[in-house]
Amino acid sequence: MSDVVGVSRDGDVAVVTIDNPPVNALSHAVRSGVFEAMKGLKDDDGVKAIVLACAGRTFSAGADITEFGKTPQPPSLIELINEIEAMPKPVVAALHGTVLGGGFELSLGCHYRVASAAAKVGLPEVKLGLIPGAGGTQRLPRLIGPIEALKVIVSGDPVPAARALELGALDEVVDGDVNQAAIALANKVGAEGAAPVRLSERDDLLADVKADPTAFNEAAARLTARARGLEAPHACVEAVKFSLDLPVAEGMARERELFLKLMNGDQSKAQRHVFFAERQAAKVLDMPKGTKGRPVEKVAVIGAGTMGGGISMNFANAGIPVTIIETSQDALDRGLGTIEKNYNISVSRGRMTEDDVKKRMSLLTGSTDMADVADADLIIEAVFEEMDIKKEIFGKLDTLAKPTAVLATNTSYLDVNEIARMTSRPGSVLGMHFFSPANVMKLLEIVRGAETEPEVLATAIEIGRRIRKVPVVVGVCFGFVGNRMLRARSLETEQLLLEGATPQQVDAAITRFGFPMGPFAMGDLAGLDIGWRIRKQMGGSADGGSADVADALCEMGRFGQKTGRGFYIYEKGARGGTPDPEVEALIAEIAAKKGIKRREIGEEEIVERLIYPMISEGAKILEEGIAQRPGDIDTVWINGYGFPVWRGGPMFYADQVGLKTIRDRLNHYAETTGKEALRPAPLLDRLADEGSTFASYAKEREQAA
Ligand code: T1G
Repeated sequence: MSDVVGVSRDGDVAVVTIDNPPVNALSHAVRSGVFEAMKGLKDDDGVKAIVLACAGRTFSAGADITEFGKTPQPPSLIELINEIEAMPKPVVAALHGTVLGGGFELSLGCHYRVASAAAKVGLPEVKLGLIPGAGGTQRLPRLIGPIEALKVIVSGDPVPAARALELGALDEVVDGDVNQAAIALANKVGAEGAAPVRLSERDDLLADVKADPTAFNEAAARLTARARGLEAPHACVEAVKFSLDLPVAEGMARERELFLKLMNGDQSKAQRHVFFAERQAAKVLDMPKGTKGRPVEKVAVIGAGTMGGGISMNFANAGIPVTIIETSQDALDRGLGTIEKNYNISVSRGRMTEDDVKKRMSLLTGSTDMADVADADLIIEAVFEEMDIKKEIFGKLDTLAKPTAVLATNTSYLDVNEIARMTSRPGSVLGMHFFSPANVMKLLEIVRGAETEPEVLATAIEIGRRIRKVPVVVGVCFGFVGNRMLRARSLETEQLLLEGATPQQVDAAITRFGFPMGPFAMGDLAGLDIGWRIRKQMGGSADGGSADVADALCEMGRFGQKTGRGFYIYEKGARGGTPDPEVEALIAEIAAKKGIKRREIGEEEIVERLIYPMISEGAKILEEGIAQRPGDIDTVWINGYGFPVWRGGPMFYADQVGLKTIRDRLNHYAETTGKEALRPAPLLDRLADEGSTFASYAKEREQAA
């Protein structure tokens, strides 16, 4: 047949096997191979039934995303699926692994579906800013009902085989060899000579919702409530409604139209960029090919505070035993108590069972003796952000940890090289910077020290993926990538207040841009006293930027939500803060003292003055080699700071706006505010002059590596 599709026989059952590693993406070669195979088998009287299977670790995980945007080559996935559905003899899909997107749609064109118990099925297109584009929005409602189909399509989340069987999406779930089970079912239905079950011809499960769409509409509203700026979730609802309102052929045609509109739209281009950027970010350009990490079977965490507790939960969640070290039994009990409380909250939300909690808590061992790190393969220090404390701890760890242990610091901005030099093994030291809440936020900045060995770096990347984080390798500088760019933004937030904007205007502009929260609401949430202490430690704000308003609020004991007042007032039990005229008066007073003439500041200027300096800082980070690629920076900001995924991250967004525009606006603000710090980075200036983009800069860097 072809080098990616084979046909074999088992009696009078033909088995068509796709073999296109790593995930059997439905490339043109796969589509044409299966199409030709089906055509050949259609008229083969010796074949009573057909099994469609995949080799490797998973049945097809979908269309080949790398083909999007290129000239489509026939047969399209829709044509292939329609060909299979129209086959005069039964086709049984043998499903294993992660059967996603077009892969699941392919199976819906088959007449039966058999899955292994560990398999998951799903339609994650919404996470790429798309809708299922090969009949999924029309066939799945006909298989499991419109409301259940809506949940699968709008959430984009995988459905375990057992649940899929309950929903009616599968005919069988087996513990053994799924291909053999599929062949057995194919023999059975082939022998019965029953007419193949074609989903596009079934309407029975649509009738109730057609008669009364109330429950469907309520489900749609609930599922899209948190779409916040995303187009695809609403498009998914629209497409599933086609199955209720239109004959199937028309529904399919409208689905195709809507899919193409989204695929060519900015949001999906951004979300597809993020999909690949997140996977590239874990690849180290100068790491020798094939470098493997050291095995990590046991972890130790130093510190059971907010970060240490959250970090420990990640490993317990992945089934890895953790020893948590604290200085006192009291602190240890508090830390373990907080962990158990967090797990119990997940139980109350139905995300975990009591049994899960018991299993995970049994993996956590507390100790007040640092010598108990002796058998840990990875030790993560998560204590106060005080360099002296960290240096003392690493000096001790060096004498207690086993020779092959990897020593990581969770510092969020301190010099990892300085810490590494406290040990006799700087090659085994790096940063693993988690983001609070550490058991929730996906981002893990892996801070590569000057002497960190490739094997040690690989260890951190591998364990980062194992605990389901999105690892990004970054270099050593103040604040690494995320916090360094956050500081560039923070320097402008207060400046805008002094020049005339209110906290609520700035926050509204940033949330309308797509962030879940604005900088002032975020400061009140995290606690204004944290930055205040760092500034006092460092004798004023680190970069000569103004923090007078935040400092004044802290002097008044207004630390934010924890004290009921910060930039906003937090009434007992209220969900958000309310603007405080006292704060606006304080801002005006400070501005007057500084001789700043206040003025109306529009939303566009607020967005430009907060986002563009971040982009410029990102360009400096690239030039200094602190980040390997612009996509790595996008990955940091989307997974660590809530940058809207449908804008692709700061550097992708910069290419959409145009680097010349950004360069010119930064020069404009540098002139109008008199702040030279706002001048564009040299790389940004150069790319703007060349009419180039960060994307083409990234390609150059990849080719040069
Ligand atoms: N197309 C092309 N490449 C893909 C791919 C895909 N669909 N899925 C994965 N890869 C690459 C990935 O870039 C990486 O490459 C390698 O495979 C391993 O992936 C018509 C239009 C399946 C759960 O959205 O969720 O069908 O870095 O590192 O952690 O309606 O990959 O090795 O060079 O993620 O084990 C819908 C996307 C597509 C599924 C496996 N399908 N993939 O996770 O490995 S749109 C999806 C995943 C569609 C139809 C529509 C995950 C995975 P490299 P990995 P993993």
